[in-house]
Amino acid sequence: MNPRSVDPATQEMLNLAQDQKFETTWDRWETQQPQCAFGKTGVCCRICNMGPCRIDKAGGKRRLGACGADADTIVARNLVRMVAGGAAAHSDHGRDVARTLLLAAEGKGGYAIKDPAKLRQLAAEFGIALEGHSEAELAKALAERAIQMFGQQEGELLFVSRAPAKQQENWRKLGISPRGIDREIVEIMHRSTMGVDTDYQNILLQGFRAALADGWGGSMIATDLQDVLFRAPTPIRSAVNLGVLRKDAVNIIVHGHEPILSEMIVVASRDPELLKMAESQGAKGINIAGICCTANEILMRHGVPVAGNFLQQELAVITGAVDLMVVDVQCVMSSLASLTGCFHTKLVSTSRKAKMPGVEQVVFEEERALDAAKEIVARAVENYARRDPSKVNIPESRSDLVAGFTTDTIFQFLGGRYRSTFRPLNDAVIDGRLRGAVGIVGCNNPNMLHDYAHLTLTRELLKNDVLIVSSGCAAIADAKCGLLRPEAAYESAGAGLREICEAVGIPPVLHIGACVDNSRILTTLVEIVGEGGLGEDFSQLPVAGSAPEWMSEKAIAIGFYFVASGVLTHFGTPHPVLGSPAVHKFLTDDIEELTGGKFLFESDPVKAAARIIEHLDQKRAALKLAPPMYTAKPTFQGVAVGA
Ligand code: XCC
Ligand code: SF4
Repeated sequence: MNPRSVDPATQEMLNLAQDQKFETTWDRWETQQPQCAFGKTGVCCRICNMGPCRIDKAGGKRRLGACGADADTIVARNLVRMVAGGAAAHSDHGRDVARTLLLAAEGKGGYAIKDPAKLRQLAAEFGIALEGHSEAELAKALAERAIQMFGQQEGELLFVSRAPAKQQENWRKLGISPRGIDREIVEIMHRSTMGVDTDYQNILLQGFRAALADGWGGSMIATDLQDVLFRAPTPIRSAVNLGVLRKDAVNIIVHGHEPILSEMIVVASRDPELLKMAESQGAKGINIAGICCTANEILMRHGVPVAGNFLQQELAVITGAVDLMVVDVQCVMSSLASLTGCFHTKLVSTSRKAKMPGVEQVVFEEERALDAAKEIVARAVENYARRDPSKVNIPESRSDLVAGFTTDTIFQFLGGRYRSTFRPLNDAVIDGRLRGAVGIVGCNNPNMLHDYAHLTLTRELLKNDVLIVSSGCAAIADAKCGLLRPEAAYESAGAGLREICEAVGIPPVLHIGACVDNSRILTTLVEIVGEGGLGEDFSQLPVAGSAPEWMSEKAIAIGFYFVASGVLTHFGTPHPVLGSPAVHKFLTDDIEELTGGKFLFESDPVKAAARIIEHLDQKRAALKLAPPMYTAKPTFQGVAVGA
């Protein structure tokens, strides 16, 4: 046992790292303790050069910043800047996908339109005339309109019109309906700079607006246009954990976020010439495995195995079996540069936005995407011969999984082959086979036991008949312990959820993709509301969201758009807001009056499950639904709780 993780492969590699004195993120995190309480609680302001200012009680009186800013203002400003960072990351990803669609329309870069049906569907939604236009013309028009949404100055983002009418109305009333993606992010930066907005509620509302521009804008564009380019995922089998690395093959890890790169690496890895080259080096093939969200992208569309989630990126290198790791943007640890230097592993960065000192860069220009991908794969193949077998330690742990659910496939599965409708899903909730559904998403964090909160929360909810949808590193955590196999319904689900999984052959945890694909949760909820019988907007549904082990600013942006969309959203550690009781109360209480959603901060995953179930049951009662058929009295860790 290693006390840092509940995942056996991670434990094994951590033991090895400790024996051989390789430093990991856990070690560095420990050297940061105790962490600065001002930073942790959000009351350190570095926004202007009169600062840094920090708020604490001096002589029983709360200090103010040099400009007079109080804790509420400072905490709110710092938090919305994190929303801006997260929304910018997701949305810039969406922008690059839209630009790639434009290239595909022009026949450049080796990209093609793999899902013409989705192209036509989206073109129609954007009001583009379909008659008499070629696929390329439609793709060009669609890409241009999508790109325009980033710089749009007035009006509302088109995808806002997907939301239930009541919700749209409410956003307008609150003044948080997003106008343009870039505009809302810039406005956060402006309002939170020295001497502008000091009303913490007004500041936070702009955070919600920018987050909506992410969830119903940048992220949704990323998801939808990736489906057009690379085709919409359908359920597919694969495997997960460090055990997917192979002793006898060239191992390439793709790490980061954008499928624009990883899709092409997958294509290149199947190139006959490169395969021949691998064979001549004595390797039995080229094995691609993913880490973080890029893993989820190519898993869903190609069944490419997943090596691990966020905290496993360094451990993958320490296996000594990775011939090349290629990274693009987001969640890539700086430490990889020096760590790969201890092994034969080549590290290659690809984005002009993300260079690493001393690390080789093969600039991945979309125009010459396939050539760049082939160049990268060739370097991996060459490097295979340099692998030192005495340094290779691949853990055996791996698990099977099924991934790749989308709004459409959930629709098809639960609606039956001939009747695509959400009726059966809604009916299952109404008759109480299902208590509700919860989206469990987000990262890992060395500040807690790796994967434990993901697994515990998931298991507690499953056995109380809650269907789980999952994305990002949370989905990878669940996959590693087998919860993404249909058989998991027998092992882990309550009787009602089990009946449904059995009837339609799905796992009790539905993998819906990468973090930008949390937009698929929004569109699924739209369909559920539209199907009828469960209220008029998201806030009436027995649903919730959770990021139990979050670390990234992106998680905050996601949490903000879920709360703005009316969903109770749990975070395993609080946002850095504890320095302002007012901001804390606004996020966990007052906001519910405004949007119907709110945050729940709870670090114990069993308690979080109990609070979430209490919430689902309240929503069921408000809709006058019968109590859950089999699990009316919820149980937690085997103990019945409540009346
Ligand atoms: Fe990054 Fe997306 Fe978080 Fe994982 S879950 S650590 S953001 S890879 Ni999105
Ligand atoms: Fe201090 Fe105000 Fe400047 Fe922040 S903006 S650093 S609180 S003076």
